[in-house]
Amino acid sequence: MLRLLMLLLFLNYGSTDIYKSCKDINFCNELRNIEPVQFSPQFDEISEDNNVVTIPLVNKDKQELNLKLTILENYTVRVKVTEKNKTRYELKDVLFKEPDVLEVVVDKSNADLVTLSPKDGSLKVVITSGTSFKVEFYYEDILEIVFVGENLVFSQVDNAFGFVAEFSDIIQLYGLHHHAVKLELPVTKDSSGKVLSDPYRNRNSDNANYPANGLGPLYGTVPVVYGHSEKHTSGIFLHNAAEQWVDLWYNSTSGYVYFMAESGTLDLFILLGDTPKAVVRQFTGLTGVAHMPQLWTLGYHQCRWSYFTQEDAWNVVTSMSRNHFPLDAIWLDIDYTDEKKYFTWNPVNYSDPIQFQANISGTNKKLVAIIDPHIKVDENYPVYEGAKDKYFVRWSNGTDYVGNCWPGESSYIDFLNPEARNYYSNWYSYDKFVNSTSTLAGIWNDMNEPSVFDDSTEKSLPYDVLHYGEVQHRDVHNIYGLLHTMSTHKGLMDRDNGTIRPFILTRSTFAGSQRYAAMWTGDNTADWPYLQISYSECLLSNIVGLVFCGADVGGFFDEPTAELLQRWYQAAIWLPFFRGHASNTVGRREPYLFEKDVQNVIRNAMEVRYSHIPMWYTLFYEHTITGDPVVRPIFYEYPGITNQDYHILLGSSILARPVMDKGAKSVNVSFPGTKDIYWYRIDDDSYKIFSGDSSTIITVDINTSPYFYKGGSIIARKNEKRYSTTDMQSDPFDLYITLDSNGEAEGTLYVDDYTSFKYRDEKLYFYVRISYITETGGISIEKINGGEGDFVVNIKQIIVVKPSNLGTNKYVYEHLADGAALKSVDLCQRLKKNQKVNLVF
Ligand code: MIG
Repeated sequence: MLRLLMLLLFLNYGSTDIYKSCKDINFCNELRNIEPVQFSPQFDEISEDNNVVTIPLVNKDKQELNLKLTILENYTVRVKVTEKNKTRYELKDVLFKEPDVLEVVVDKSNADLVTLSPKDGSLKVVITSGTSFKVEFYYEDILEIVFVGENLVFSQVDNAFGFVAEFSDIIQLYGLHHHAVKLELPVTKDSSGKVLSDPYRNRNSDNANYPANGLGPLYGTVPVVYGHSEKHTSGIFLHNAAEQWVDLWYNSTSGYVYFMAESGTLDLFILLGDTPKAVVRQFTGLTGVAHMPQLWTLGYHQCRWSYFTQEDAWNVVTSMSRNHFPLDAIWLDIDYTDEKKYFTWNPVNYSDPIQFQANISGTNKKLVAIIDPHIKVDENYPVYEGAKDKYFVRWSNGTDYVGNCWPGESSYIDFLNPEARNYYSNWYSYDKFVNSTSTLAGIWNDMNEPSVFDDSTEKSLPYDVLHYGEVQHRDVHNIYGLLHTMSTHKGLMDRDNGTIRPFILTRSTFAGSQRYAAMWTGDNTADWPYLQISYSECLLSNIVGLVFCGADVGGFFDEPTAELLQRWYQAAIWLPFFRGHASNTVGRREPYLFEKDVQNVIRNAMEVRYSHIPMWYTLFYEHTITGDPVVRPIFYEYPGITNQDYHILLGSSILARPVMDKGAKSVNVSFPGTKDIYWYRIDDDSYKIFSGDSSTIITVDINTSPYFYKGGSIIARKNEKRYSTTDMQSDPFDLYITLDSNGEAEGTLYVDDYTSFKYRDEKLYFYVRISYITETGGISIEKINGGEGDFVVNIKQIIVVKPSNLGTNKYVYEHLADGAALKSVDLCQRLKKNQKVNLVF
C-alpha cells in the first residue's frame, strides 16, 4: 500500500501537463480578449500631496480610478492606479527600502497635457488628455516608455487588471524571470497582433520536468521587463505578487508588454535607465543586493536525492578527495530526516549526526541540509504541535489547511504572520535543531512555491486559503518562497548571533530574494537543450538581481551521456552556484565514478573554477556595492549586441564560450567590443589575441572549453591545487595581466575573513585596484575601500601578456615567478600604512 502511494506520488510529481492555459483561467481569458472601456483623465481635478500627484480617471461605465505618480530618486517613477471605492492588498517585504521621493514640479500650462519633472529636469512624465490618454516617460529628452492608457483595464467581474507598456525605439526585451527561454525573450504575438502562443505565466510552480524553451510557470517570479537597444535601455517592474500572465510583442519600432494580474495592486516602477547597467542598478536599488557569500559557497557542491545513510554521504566526501576532486560541501536531501519531519535526523540512517559533522569538518568541508516549508501533521512532532491552530495557513472557517506533500498530510507555515516567522526561524537554533552544529553551514529551502501534491490546485495552495491579516493566498502566492527564505535567513543569523553570513539555497524566488538566498533552476533534465538553457536562465536571473544562480550539473532527470556530463561541468564552472545533483530515479554520477579520461575532463574544469575563486569573490563584493550582476550577458557590457547565446561574461573581463552542442567539433566565438579591444585565449595557454567585433571558429575536442581574458585586465587567481576553498584561503595570488592596445591593464581584488559580517560592520576588508606600471613592468596596488583587518595576502607571480606588434596575433608572455621577496610581503599590512604600494618584480 505504502509503495503504491509512493508510486502515485512520484507519478504525480513528474507530471507537467497539469498547468492550465490562458483560456482555462477566467481572468486571463477575460483580459486577453477584452475590448477596454476607455478612461480619460480629469485634469481639472488633479491634486498633489507630499509630492504624489493624483489624476482621476473615469470611463463611460462609470469606473472611477486614481492615477498616482511619484518621482523617485535614481531616474525612477512610481505609477499606482487605485480604485475609488475599493482597497486591495498592498505588497510588503519585497522592496529593500522605500525609495526617496523627489520634489515634483507640475506644469499645467497646456490644457491638453500635464508634465511632471523633478527640479533638476533630468526626467519628464507627460500625461495627455482625452480617451486615448497615455503617460510618457522621458529620460532627459529621450522617450523611453509609454503607459498606454487605451489598454488599461480593471475588470468589472473580478479583481483582475491589465495594462500595456510600450518601450520606445528598442530591439529586444529581457527579464521576466523565471522562464526557461533564450536570453532574448520570445514574443507571444506577432506585429499584427496575431497570437503565437500563450502568454508567459508568472505563477510560482513546482513544474518538475519542465520543458526547455517554454513560457509556462516555473519556480520563481521577478516581474520586471527591460526594453533594450544599442541606444537606450529602460524597464518596468510590477510590484505585485499575484498570478500574472504577460504578452510580449514588437512592431517596427517599439516593444510592448501586456501585464494581466489576477489581483493585488497596480503598483508599477518605471526605471528609466538608460543603459543596461543603469537600469539594473535602479532595479537592485529598489529590491536590494545579496550580502557577501561565505567563500566555501563558491566552490563545488555535491548533492543527490538522496545520500540515504551517513556512511554513504561520508564515503562521497572521502572518495572525492581520494580521486583528487575539490569539494566544498556535501548535501543532504529529504531522506536524512525522520519521516520528512524537518529539523530531525533519521534515527537509523543518520544515527550519529554529531560524529558525521565532525568528520566533514575535519576535511575542511561543510554540510548543507534540506528544510522544506510543509510541516508533517503529527501530534508528536513538536514543530507541528507548536504551530497548530496558530501559525499555519488556514481555511476561512479558521481550520488549518492540510495538503499532501512528502510527509503525507502536511500544513504550511503562514510566513505573513510575524510570530510564525519567528517561530519558524527559532527552529534553526542549535538547541532546537537537535544535533546540528556549525558544520551544517547551509540550508536548502525546496518546495517553497509552495508545492502541494494536488493537481486540482495546480500543485499549490488553493488561492482562497487565508494568511495572517485575512489576506487571501491569491494576493501573495508569488512571495511565499521569498518569505520562507527570509525566515530561514533570520534563523541562521540568530543561530550564530548575527556573526556568520547565512547560506540558503532556494527554489522559489521573487524580486528581492537575492537578499536572503542563492537559487537554482530546479528539476531540469539531462539533455543538451537544458544545458544550453541553463545559461540564459542564470543570465536572466542575474540581470533581475538574483545573482547567485546555478543549475543541477548533469541534469536532474534522466541519465547524461559521458559527453554531456563533461560538457556540463565545463559550462557550469562559469555559473555562480556550482552543484552536481540528480534525482533518486537515476544512476549515481559522482565524478569519481567515471572512466579516468572523463574524470580528467571534469577535474580540469573544476580546477579552472577553483583557480578563479578570487575573481568570483571580488565580483560578489562588487555586486554588494553596485547591484551589478556577477555573470553578464554580452549586451550588458556591449549594448545592442544580439545572438549571444552560449556566451557568458564573468564580470567584464572574462568571456567564456563553452561547448554546449552534442558532438561539436568546433565552436563559433563572438568577440564583443570594437576592433581595438583584445581578447586573449587562456584555456589552451596560447594567449592568442582576437579582436573585438569579430568572430572565429575554434576547433574543439572533449578537453576544450574556450575562455578569454579581455585586454586591459588584471585577474587575480590562485593556481595551487587544493581540496576545498577553505584549504586555499592563505594561498598566494597569481596575477594575470593582459595588456590592452595602449599597453595598460588594471583590475580589482577583494579580500576579507571569508565568513563573517565584519566586512560590513567593521570595515574589515581590503578592496584594491591593481594597475600595471608600464615603465617598470611592475604593479601598483591601491586601496579603494576598507583597510582594516589582518589577512595574509601574498603574490606569488605575475604573468604579463602583451601583443609584441600591434594588430597581429603575436604576444609576449612574461612569467615572473622569481618574486621571492614578494612571498614575504604581506600586502594588507603594507596597505594599512600606505594608500598605495608599488611592487617591482
Ligand atoms: O518534488 O527533495 O527540485 O532538487 O532533489 C521533489 C527531493 C522534491 C525537488 C527538488 C530536487 C530535490 C527533490 N525535490
